[in-house]
Amino acid sequence: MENRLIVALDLTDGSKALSLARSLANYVFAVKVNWPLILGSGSSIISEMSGFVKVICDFKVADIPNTVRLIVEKTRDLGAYATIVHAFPGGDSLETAVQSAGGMKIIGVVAMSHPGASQFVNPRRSDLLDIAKKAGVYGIIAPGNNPDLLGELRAESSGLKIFAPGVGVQGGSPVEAVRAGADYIIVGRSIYESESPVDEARKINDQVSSVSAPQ
Ligand code: NUP
Repeated sequence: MENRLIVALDLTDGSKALSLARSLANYVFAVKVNWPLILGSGSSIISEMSGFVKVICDFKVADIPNTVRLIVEKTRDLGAYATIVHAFPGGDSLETAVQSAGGMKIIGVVAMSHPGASQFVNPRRSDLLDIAKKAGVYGIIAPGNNPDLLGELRAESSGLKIFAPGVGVQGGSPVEAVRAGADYIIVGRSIYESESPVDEARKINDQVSSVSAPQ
C-alpha cells in the first residue's frame, strides 16, 4: 500500500522547512506547502523541494478563470505535484484549473475542517462536489475530523482521491479518517511541532498501514 501521509509544512522559515522535508521525505506520500511558507521564503522552494519529494501547493485558488490559469501554470512550471483550488467560484474557474494543469493534479475544496466551515462551505458540499466532478479534478479536500461527512463525500465522489486535513491538532484521528474513506491524511502541527517529526510520521504510518478504506 502506498504511503497515505501528507505533511503540511506551515513554517515561514524556508531552510527549516527544507530540512524537515528532507528528513521526512521517505516517510510521506508528499509534503504540502501553504502561503505562510511561500510568503516567508519565496516560490523557488516549490522547485527545490520538488527535486526530492512530491509537493502539493495549498493555495486554495479562488478567482476568475484567467487568474486561476495564471496561478496554476506557475505552480505547474515550478514542478508541483498538485495544486489545491476552491470549487466555490464555479465550474468555469475549476475547469480552467484542470485544463491549465498539464501533468499536475488539481484537488478541489468541497468541504473544510474548521468550525466555521459549518456556516457556508460544508452545507453546500453536494453542489461543490458536483462542480468538482464535472470539472474533472483528480481529488477533493474533505475534513478528516468529520468522519461522517468524509464518508458521505467518499460514497458520492465516484472514485476521486480524498485528501483529508484536520487530523491531529484539529481533532481528527488518522485511523478514523482512513476508515471513513480518506486516501491521504494531511497532518501539520502534530508532526512539525513534535520533538521528533520523523518518529511522529512513522507512528502515524504504522497506525494507518493496516486500515482498509471502504470499497
Ligand atoms: O479544510 C481544510 N483544513 C485544513 O486544515 C483545508 C486545508 N487545506 N487545511 C490545511 O491543512 C491547513 O491550511 C493546514 O495547512 C493543514 C492542517 O494543519 P494542522 O491543523 O494539521 O496543523
